[in-house]
Amino acid sequence: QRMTERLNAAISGHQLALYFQPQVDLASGRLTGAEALCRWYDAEWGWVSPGEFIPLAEERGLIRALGDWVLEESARQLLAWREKPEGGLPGRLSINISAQQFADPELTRHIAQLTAGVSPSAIALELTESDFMRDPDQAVEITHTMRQAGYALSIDDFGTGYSSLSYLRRFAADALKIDISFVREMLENKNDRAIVQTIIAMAKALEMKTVAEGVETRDQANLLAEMGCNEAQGYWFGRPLPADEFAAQWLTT
Ligand code: G
Ligand code: G
Ligand code: MN
Ligand code: NA
Repeated sequence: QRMTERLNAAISGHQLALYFQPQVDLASGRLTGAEALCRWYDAEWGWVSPGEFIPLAEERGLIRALGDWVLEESARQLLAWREKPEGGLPGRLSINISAQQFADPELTRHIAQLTAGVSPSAIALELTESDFMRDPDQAVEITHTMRQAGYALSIDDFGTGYSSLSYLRRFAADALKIDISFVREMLENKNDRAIVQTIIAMAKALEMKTVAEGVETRDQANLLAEMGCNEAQGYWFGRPLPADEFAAQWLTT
């Protein structure tokens, strides 16, 4: 209860922070974009994990306000980076969208309003596979609206959400993000490796790209590249960083 109140205050007082994690092309090592990740520092509790406060925000009806802030802050940051002499973020900024935001039939227009001044071509929206499957027919409709508006669409935590192949085709997503749970032990575990290979093959057949999550070692990165995975994200390449540190490390020429 007290946590709900403090989170509510943090959202309205804009005391949240947005961190940025690099995404790289596995073949060239080049930056292809970044994922925006929400962080909350509470004066009393210190850093609260998003694994804790995102579900809380979802339960307590705070996720829309939080999601709106994330979209506005993302846009503000993209525009600020564009002013730098080095230029802006290459590729796209990936922004996580929760199921409750996704339930809004006006979501695409809402996103456009909150990110005014930023081209949709600079943004990728991430939705988890299980959120897609909650109401797949509605998801098909919304994802088409998003694509038509120029946003890219990624299916997050892929492999954990039981989507059927027929829906996967109809979602018209641009990318599958291979869930960290399959990447973690892919070198040691033959089954996990087979799942990763299958996801990559499936994505190719459906003309989507693959982004591996949670890549922590050089060996994982090499194997993923060999397997034909397109992009990766993880501590091996870079941790999520505050905007200024991200820019200092990744947006220099
Ligand atoms: O950053 P970290 O891996 O600790 O995030 C934990 C979870 O919180 C992940 O599932 C991530 O997708 C989610 N998350 C992080 N930032 C946001 C956000 O801005 N919006 C939503 N809906 N989820 C987020
Ligand atoms: O669910 P989603 O993919 O949006 O969440 C991404 C989360 O994964 C973020 O909270 C981020 O902090 C975390 N993360 C990013 N890279 C790594 C990594 O290499 N290892 C681990 N364990 N977590 C990571
Ligand atoms: Mn994500
Ligand atoms: Na994920």
